[in-house]
Amino acid sequence: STMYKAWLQNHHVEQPELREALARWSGSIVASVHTEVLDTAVKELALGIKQLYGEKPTVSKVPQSETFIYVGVADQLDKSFGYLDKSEIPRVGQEGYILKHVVREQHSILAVLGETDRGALYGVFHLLRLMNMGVQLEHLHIVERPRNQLRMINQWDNADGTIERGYAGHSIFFNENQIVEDMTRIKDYARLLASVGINAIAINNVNVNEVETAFISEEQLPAVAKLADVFRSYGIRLYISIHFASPMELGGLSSADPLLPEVREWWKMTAACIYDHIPDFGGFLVKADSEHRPGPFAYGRDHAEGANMLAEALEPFGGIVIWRCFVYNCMQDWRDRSTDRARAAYDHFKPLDGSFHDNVVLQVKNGPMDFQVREPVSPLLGAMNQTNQMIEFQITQEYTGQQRHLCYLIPQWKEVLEFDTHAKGKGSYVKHIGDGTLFGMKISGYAAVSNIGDDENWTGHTLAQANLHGYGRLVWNPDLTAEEIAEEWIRLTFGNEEQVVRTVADMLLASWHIYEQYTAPLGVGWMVAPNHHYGPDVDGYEYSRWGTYHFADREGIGVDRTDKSGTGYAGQYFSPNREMYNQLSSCPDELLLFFHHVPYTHKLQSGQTVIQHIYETRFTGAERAEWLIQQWTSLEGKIDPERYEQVLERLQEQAEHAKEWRDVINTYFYRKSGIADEKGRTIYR
Ligand code: BDP
Repeated sequence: STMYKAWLQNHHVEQPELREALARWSGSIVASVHTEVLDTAVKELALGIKQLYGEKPTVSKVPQSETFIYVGVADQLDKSFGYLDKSEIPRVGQEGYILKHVVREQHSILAVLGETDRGALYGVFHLLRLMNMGVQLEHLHIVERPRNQLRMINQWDNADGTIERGYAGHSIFFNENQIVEDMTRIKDYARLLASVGINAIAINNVNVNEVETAFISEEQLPAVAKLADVFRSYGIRLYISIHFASPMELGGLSSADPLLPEVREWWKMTAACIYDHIPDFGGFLVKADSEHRPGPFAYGRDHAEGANMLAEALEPFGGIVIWRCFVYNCMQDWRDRSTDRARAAYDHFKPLDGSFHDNVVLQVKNGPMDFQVREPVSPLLGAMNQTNQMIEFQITQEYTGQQRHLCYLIPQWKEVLEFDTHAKGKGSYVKHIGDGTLFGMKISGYAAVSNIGDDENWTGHTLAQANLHGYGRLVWNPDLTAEEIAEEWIRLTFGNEEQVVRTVADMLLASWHIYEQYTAPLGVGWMVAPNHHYGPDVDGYEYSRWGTYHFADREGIGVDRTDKSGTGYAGQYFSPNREMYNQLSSCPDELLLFFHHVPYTHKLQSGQTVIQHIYETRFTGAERAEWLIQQWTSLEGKIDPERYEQVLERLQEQAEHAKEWRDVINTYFYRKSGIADEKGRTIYR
């Protein structure tokens, strides 16, 4: 179905001019070398061309016509035909490629060349995008390479088939505590991921239960290896989330102390066994000493000691340890400055800078709390100049509408990447931590929690497919704009009709802001129903131990995180960010309540009071949710009924729910503050 194909639609090309321009090349593909990944590339290209133009191209080892598409590794084209000499081939690295129209003697060749087969695969997907978007291929000359090393997806799938924070059905990987046998859907997922450059995947939830713990056992590894095979053919390496206490749970040892020789030995044996089954295994993803997960603390050891033990076991095989920094005390209560949850990651990890092995990389969530609609950038990013770091985003919309609301997240992530940490002076952007260049890191990159399940459209809300696509494209090249990425997704997904492209782009690009407008205001976050996190509940977490507060009383609201009178969290930033956040006058409005406790009558930089801002944005947000419906319905007849109806239904639900948010939030603050809306609108619930 159209829903299922997501952005790999390859809509049939109707326009005669476009057909003609491509007809020249589309009849024949030449591929002189075979590797598993190159074969995938050729298959994808042949399939794409068939869908676009209606005819399957021939595939051969040597040219059979004067025009053809050549897919391969650069060296080979040179050797086989002498068409390109080496000097013409820029070095594109392990994953880059060249797309080039070459005219030699009687031949006119469209060359897709990688230095490696993976590069060629990415090149093929790029070429197909150009064909889909009707780009002229004559004189084509594109040289591309990904900016970031690890471009990873984290599945939060459980072996029983449920998905932690999943909003699109069941797992496509697991069912009833087994790895699925039919890999068709997993292969289709691998295609989607590879088409936007994803090269790594952790297949199971970071909260590892008993069954998943055994994925690294001799008995389970053959089945896991089958998953690895599918992903390998698309250039994606497989990782596993592990249980820190596996030596006890699986190995029958009486301890998991990372300094005990028998524990270290157990991990070494286990690693060797994994690599017997999966020779290119990526490594371990670890959530330890966080939210009741076991970790090194139980033995009085620190995170570095825990991570390094695993790193040593994987090191001989080229594997890595991805150690998550989402560590805080979830059993605390607000007692003193030090219990501010926002401080936790930095407080735990910063002192360990320099003590991790070089095949360990710390995975840091983009913000200090937990994927809220608006958070400052985590101050840990850039704070460790001798430790590998990567950045974690959440594609699944846990706190951003759970794929029932439209919330295009690329603009949010763009802001994170463009944030200047000042870690090494002006110009120390987060994107240069991601690509490892700021401190010359050996391992770096991005991970994001997937938003897919076994729903026909993968993502619950069909428009949420754009977040998965956009994540891949953004971490391939962080300099792409949100507008460019959105437009590409729309063209690939819905075709090139300009009205559709413009309208859907407007909707996507406005949606994050709209969602922010009717939910928790000014960076304070939370205000959601506990546990499932859907829908408004202003005090839901206010009196719980999870460490998320807004401190609203009759006078004012916000968390004082300043150095002078608050938790000192602001002091974790480098200057001048520290001062910017510390001072009320320079703290950006959208983060005001994250850093300051202010009276409702406090005037924002916008000139509005806090209380009026709360009312105003709630009213506007709910109206803008209606506007989304109007935009979408203006496209009736231009989008296939199946997807049209599905999206419409979600947008209607969103608009209703936005009113609920508006009313719950407005009423709460009206009753707390006793201050009426300046414009006299009715506030009720
Ligand atoms: C939070 C989720 C929780 C995850 C946790 C994590 O609510 O389900 O286990 O993050 O990242 O966002 O480990």
